[in-house]
Amino acid sequence: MSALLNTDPEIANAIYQEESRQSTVLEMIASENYASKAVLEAVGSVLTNKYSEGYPGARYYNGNYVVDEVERLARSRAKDLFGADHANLQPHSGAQANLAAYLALLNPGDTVMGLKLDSGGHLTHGSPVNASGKIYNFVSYEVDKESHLVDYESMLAQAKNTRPKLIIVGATAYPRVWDFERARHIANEIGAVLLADIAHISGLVAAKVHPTPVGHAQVITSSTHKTLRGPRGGIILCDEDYRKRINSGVFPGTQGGPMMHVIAGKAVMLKEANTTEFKNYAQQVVLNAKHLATHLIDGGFNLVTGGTDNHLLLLDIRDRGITGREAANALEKAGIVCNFNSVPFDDRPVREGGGIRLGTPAITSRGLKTEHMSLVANWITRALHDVNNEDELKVISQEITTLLNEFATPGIA
Ligand code: DSN
Repeated sequence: MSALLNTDPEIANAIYQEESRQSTVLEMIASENYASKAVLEAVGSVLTNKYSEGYPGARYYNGNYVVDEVERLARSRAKDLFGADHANLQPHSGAQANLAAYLALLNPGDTVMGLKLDSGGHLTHGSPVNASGKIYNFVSYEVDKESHLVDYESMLAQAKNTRPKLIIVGATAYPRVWDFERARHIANEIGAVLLADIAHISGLVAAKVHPTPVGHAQVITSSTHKTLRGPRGGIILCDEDYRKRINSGVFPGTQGGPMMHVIAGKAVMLKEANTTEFKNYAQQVVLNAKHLATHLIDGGFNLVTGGTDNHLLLLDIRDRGITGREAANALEKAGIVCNFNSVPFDDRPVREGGGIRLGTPAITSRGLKTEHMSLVANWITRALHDVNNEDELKVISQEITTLLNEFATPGIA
C-alpha cells in the first residue's frame, strides 16, 4: 500500500488498523467472512475505471471487450456452480438484487408475502422503513410460536387469504433448513412467483450442504460476501423465462454502470467456490455451528429452534437480565464480534434485541475446527456471566489472541 500511504496516510492507517482488528478478534457476525487475497486483488484493480452500462455485447460505451469477457466468465461460472439458467452479476448488493427483482416482477401496490422481521426476515422483505415496504403491499408469515420453525401450513393459509403475487422465502436470522419445494407448491396453489433470498446460505447451497432453491424458486437473490466468501455485492439467478425481465430490473431499472472490478472479484469467488476445498469448508462451517450449539445448550443457553442446521445460531438471552445490545458489547470487549438481534415474538425494541446472532463462516475460514468450539462456547459463557466484569473480559480477549496467533487471517496474513 505504499502509494496509498504516500497520498493518504490517514486512510492507509485506517486500513492497517482494520486489518489488525480483523486479525485479532473472533469474527462471529453471521453475515461476514474473509475474502481471499485473489478476490481482494481483483476488486482493487483498474477495472474500477471502466464504464460499461448494459450487458456483454450490448453496452452503451465503447472499449468494453475486456470487461465483456470478465462478466461473461462470471456469469457462466455462476450458472455452472448453481445449475441455474441465467445469472446477473451486476447488483451492487443483496438489497439491490431484491429491489431489482421486485421491479422486474411487480407493479407498485402489488401484494408480496415475506417472513416477518422478528421471525428472522430481512428489511428488504417489506419493512415499512425500506423501499420494499413503501412501494409494495407486504404481508407476512411467521415462524411457529412454539418451535420457532417456519410454519408452512400458516404460510399456505396466509397466501390463500392475501393472494400475494410474489412469495419470498429466505431470512437473515433463521438457523434451520428451508423447504423450497414445499414453498413452490404453496406459490403454485395461488399462482404466485417464488423468490428465494439465499443471501445467508448461498455458500452452503453452492457446496450442496443446504438444499438448492434452483428448480423451485423462479428467481433467486443473494449477496456475494457472506458464506460465498466473495467481494461485497449481489447476484440474481433465474429461470430462462425471467432472464429479460430480471436484466432490465437491474439495468436500467435500478442501477447505472456496473462495478466491473467487483464483478471480477465475484468471478474469482465463483471459481474458488467450485472446488473441493470450498465444499469441505462449507461442511466445516455447519459442523462448527452444530458443535458450538451443543456446547452452548449444555452451558444453559436458550437457542432459538433448539439448535442449528446452517451457519448461524440465535441465542435468546431475555432470561439473563441483559439486552442483546449489552451482550454484544460485552462480547466485543472480550474479543468476540457478533450482533444483537431480535428473536421470534420479541418483546424488546429492535434497537436493543432480545438475543444475539452468532455465525461460524469467518472463524471457519480462519481455520477453527470442531475441537475449538468448546473453547468458543466457554468464552461466550464467561463473558455473558457478568457483562460488567471488565477484568474477566480482558482475560478472555487475551486468551482469544493467543489462540488466533496460531491461525493466519485469509486475505491479510
Ligand atoms: N446485514 C445482513 C445481515 O447481517 O444479515 C443482511 O443484509
